[in-house]
Amino acid sequence: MADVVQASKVPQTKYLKDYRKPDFTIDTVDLIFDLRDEVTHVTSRLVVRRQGKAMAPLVLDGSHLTLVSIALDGENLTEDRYRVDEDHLTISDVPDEFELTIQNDIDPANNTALEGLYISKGMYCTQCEAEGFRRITYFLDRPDVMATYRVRIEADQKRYPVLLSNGNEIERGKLGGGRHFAVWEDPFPKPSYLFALVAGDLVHLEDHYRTVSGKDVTLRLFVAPQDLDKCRHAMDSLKRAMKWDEEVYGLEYDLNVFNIVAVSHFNMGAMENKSLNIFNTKCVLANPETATDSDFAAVESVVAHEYFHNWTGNRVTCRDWFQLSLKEGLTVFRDQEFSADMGSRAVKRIEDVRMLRQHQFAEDAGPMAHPVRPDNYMEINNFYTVTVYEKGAEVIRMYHTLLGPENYRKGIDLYFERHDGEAVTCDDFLAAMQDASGRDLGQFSLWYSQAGTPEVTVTSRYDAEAKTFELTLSQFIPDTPGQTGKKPMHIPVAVGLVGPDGTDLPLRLEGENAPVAGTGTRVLELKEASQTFRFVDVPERPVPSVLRGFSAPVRLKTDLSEEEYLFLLAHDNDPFNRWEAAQTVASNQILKLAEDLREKRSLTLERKIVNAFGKVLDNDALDNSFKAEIMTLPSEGMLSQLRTPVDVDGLHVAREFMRGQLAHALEDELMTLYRRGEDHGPYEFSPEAVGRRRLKNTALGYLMELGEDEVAKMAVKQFMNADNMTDEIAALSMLTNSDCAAREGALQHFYDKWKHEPLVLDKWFAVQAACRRRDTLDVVRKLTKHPDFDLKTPNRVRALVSAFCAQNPVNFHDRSGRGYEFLADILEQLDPINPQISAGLVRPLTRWKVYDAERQDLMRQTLERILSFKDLSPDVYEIVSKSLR
Ligand code: B3K
Ligand code: ZN
Repeated sequence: MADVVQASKVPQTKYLKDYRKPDFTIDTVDLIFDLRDEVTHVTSRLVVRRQGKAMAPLVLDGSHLTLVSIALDGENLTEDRYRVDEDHLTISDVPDEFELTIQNDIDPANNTALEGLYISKGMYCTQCEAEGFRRITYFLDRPDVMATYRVRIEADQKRYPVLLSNGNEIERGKLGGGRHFAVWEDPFPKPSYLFALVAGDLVHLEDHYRTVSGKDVTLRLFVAPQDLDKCRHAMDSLKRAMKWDEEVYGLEYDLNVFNIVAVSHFNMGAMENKSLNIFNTKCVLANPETATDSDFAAVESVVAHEYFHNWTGNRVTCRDWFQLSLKEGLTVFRDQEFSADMGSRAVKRIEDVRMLRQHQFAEDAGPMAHPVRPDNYMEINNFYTVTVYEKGAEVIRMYHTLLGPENYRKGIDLYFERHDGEAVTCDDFLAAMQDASGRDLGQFSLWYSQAGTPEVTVTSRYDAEAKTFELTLSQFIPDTPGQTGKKPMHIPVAVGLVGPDGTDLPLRLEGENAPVAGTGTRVLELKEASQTFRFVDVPERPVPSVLRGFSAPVRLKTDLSEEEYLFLLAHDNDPFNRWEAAQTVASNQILKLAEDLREKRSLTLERKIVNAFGKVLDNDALDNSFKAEIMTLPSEGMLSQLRTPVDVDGLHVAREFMRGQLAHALEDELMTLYRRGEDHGPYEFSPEAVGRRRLKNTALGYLMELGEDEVAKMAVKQFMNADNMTDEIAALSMLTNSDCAAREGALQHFYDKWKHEPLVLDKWFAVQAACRRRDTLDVVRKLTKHPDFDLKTPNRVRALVSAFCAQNPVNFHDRSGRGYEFLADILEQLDPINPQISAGLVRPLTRWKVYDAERQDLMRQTLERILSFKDLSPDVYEIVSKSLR
């Protein structure tokens, strides 16, 4: 079927090895935007300078543009002097330095791809990363062309009182006909992807931050008038992020204004445009009534992430898009550490690793697997992946682990000293780390180029007579599309040896004079295919605690017994590995239960496992969030990575069975925990309060498994009385998943209460789409006809379609294939509207090879159907065609 896409239309693959410095660069950009209802007129004046081959023509990028005129050094060019096609404007015969003035028209009102300049709820806004600027005007739209910008915006004053762009506002005034203008100037050279413009009727929250050197920065958060009551948390998060970056990285903000604008139609979370961050409302608006604790945490981390980009991304940017992780991996690591410092470090690490494993490990094992620094792509928007971001962050974390905090910081300082104001590569970053620390990072660089999740196997041997304990670590890197026969990597493996009394033993490797001082954890550096580390003076057989803190993004296989895992669950000093032990025990149980089901054996949950979980609940030394993490069994998505073919239904039933058994056995404890979590004062977003709500709702979720009216009543009561969205939506979700009589009424009540709050209404869609009941697909199909459903609003599409296709495996993968058919039906309508969102949605189909033969057939047929859509976008084409290979 692949030949349906006409050869001429097959998107071209771009290769890292083909990178060339551009023949021209642009030093200054002067833009005028004349915003009119029917059309936007753009005038661009560029100062262009040749830096490469003499005689080379100037080739500018541009798409979806209507060219009006071109003038070179003030002289209008006639049509024979240039060539325009769908994607380029080519001018031959240009001097070495010149001024180019281009006029072109664009149509923001009909831009549903939400890339370039578009309209979101009556307000103009932009999204230029990665290649959206070319939808605004002709340009060298690549990150290694850095220019200073001056931007004039003209618009109707009543409807667009607020006019914003990057940098400082230097002029503002009235024009005839009820119009006005503003001029903005950004002194810092930047690539075009960081350009931004906003025009709308917005209100703002203002605050100030005094930087470490005493500079006053005005902070403004612009929102629609009805959202002004949801800004405080983002503003406070921003100030905390600014302070943290000064303290931890020595980085200070470099302008006197920092603006954030919230828009409701946005393809992703947020965008770090220089001094004018644009945010999806979902990632910036929060108050206790409308946002959950997880939303509060997400706002805090995204606000910080975008702010941190000011240095890691904007001041030092990427040479080309293959280097995306240079800014994204580093900035994710920074935001992870920031959040860890603001809340509970252990819980943050668990959440990050859970997300990495569920999504990145799956990507790394599938047809779209690519290295942290991809070496080819068709559509760059498809490479804003969990591999580039989250695995990229793990790579930065490994530098931190291997070099230690001091050398890591020296490396960062050297990186900025060398590259401030430049567009650079991942190799430049590595070189700074290497030079600052004196460590050889040659082998480490494989983390950038080799795809696939390394598998590390650990075996151990205790010699009671010699009092030695050996750990043998071996590594294996699986093949991935286009990459076979990989080299061993440089893997930091943090280990501790837990003695029989539960405390860490001193660690002394053979050949060392004394144990290394400090904690009972040390980092072993695995560099060979297999290596043995021998510890001496080990008085008794310990239980090894390996890969503490998840010190490397690998799949770990150990020879530990269930008893040893239960021992670690009870005693490990490393909270991550304590949680990990619980996850391992639970995974093994669920796999075993699923097998019992297949073999038609009766199901039982072993007593010792119930007891181990019970002990965790009883342990007053553990904090509530951590207990809730332990009680959260591995998701079906996680479990489905452990065996092929995936036993979709078996895993679902087995996991539910285990939850039910735990609920029965621990009913009293769970009830006590629920009651204890109930009384509280006004909402607070503090680690303690979040932990209390979290454990309370986890307990109620288990109790709901009992199917008792009493418990359903408790959920209804919580739902009706909640003064915060965390408790309200948790209860609604439980009721939605149940068969209790109050279910329909609760859904209706919630809708009536929140129909005017789009972000809350998204939750109403998502809760129904993620429902485990077997009628969910019918409900979801019906919801696509609901007056509040809209394919042009990415948040709404994600709330309904992603929640169903990506978070509801048992229903999406229904053996009838109706789930797959539903997704294809949606994509047929959505792809012409918004290719980026479509490409995101199609991903659950790509891993068809891990399912049973019938599902494989159905999924493959669905992929082929999608490939046959007329005018399929390059975005979806790339993912679908690669997954069919
Ligand atoms: N840099 C943007 C992502 C742009 C995505 C373009 N498809 C947000 C971020 O990572 O901070
Ligand atoms: Zn980012």
